[in-house]
Amino acid sequence: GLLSLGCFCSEFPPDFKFGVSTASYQVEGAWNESGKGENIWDHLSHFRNDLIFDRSTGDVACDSYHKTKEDVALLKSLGVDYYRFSLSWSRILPSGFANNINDDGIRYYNELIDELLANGIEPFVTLYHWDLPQPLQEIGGWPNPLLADIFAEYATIAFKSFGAKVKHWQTFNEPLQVCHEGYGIANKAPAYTSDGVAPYMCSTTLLRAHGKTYRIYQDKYKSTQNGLVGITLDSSWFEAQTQKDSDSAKRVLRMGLGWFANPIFSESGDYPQVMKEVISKASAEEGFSKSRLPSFTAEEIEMIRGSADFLGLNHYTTRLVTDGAAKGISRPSYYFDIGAEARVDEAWESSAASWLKVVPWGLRKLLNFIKEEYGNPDVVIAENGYAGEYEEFTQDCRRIHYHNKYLEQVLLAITEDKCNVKAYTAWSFLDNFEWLRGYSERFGLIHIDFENPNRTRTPKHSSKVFTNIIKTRKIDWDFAASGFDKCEF
Ligand code: GBH
Repeated sequence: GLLSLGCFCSEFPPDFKFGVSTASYQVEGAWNESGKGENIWDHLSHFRNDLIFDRSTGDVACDSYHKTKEDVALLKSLGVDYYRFSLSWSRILPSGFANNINDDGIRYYNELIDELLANGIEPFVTLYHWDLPQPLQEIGGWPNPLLADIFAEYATIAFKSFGAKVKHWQTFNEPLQVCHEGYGIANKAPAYTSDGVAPYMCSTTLLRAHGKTYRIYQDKYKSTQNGLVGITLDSSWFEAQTQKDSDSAKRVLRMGLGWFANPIFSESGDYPQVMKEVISKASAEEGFSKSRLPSFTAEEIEMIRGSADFLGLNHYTTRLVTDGAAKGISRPSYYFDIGAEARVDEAWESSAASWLKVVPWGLRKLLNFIKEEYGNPDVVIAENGYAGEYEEFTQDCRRIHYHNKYLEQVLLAITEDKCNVKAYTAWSFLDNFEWLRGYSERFGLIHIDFENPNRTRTPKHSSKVFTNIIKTRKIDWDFAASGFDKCEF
């Protein structure tokens, strides 16, 4: 009808931004060069190499530390508005503490930032993407409450050193994985198995660290540097298997995304009510004298509440939820606490990563959940992407299909549902070190030859499609016709 004439529903709004992402340990290499200290991923890959699927390390990775100009030239040809990358804490502060600043770390990131800006690309900087300095692990890592202040000092050095040029900061990438996978189920460094215990101590420190850092920026740097500070949380969409599972699906979201989002983005602050209740009940049953979930003071709740200018969201996939923890599940554990099971639908399209099923509609539902639950905050999709096999080269039609389908849902969430989604970031810019999967799974828009000492970069077909989407501001449904013979749909 006439009324719909004004709707540009198939186009991304004029102020919507596109970018690509990496993380320091996954791409930089140069693990012990020019004064860099050891971090927990250096340590795990050297001393617990058996945990890594292909026995690889990030010692060289994409060698991005030595390829600043080459990488920025590629970013420029992609046409992205911004580049999301993370700082290696140990490259800047080799001991983790602010007692000793490594000048080369400051130099390296200044050169990268300057090169980006000279090419019209905005730096979008994550302070912590999983590479904790090893000396800080040796005093206990994130479960140690002292790390909140130690992190805030590191963040302050980053604001001082780069804040004149960086206008978008994220404190943490995926705290849920830092705490649960790192300290609970040994699926990330430091690979501890204190399920249901250490992860809640970790989250408490990390939220304090985040809140302090946000307040330091507001008090000391905002007036002169005028940037935005957020945090990046990860969540799958959790769909109820049947009507009677819908409370459980909500609970999984509230105890996953909400574990970190509720303290920061909800009206009332603090850990979600349901989380406090179920963990306190389970802890008592297990004979603990108090809840395994530590509590915040009233001042801490206030400090953390509202401590973000935007919500970074990493989203890849969806799960079906059924009520009740799996029979025989060990206790204490995060999944016992949640009291639900999450599984995949065998009909969903798979990828090279066993966990990553292609379920585009889940993203729109998740964006709507965020809108309802947290008052429609500004959302930056900070990661979304598709895993290909090690053998994959440049004909990556499944990845193209994935980005098109997920972007279609983003567009619907913006135009139909009025979700405040401001930007979309593809994971990843480059094929890179995929944590415990080593180099066996490729997420890049740019292919890397890991057998070649030059780490030769070759743009995949998906990179051309992404460039086209950025240019036209429309999803590129015609990609299959553009000289592409290996795609079958
Ligand atoms: C992100 O994490 C990271 O930020 C990034 O560094 C990484 O390279 C990228 O994604 C690709 O993996 O088996 O169902 O329990 C991904 C977050 C969360 C992935 C939990 C796998 C296990 C899902 N992840 N997850 S399941």
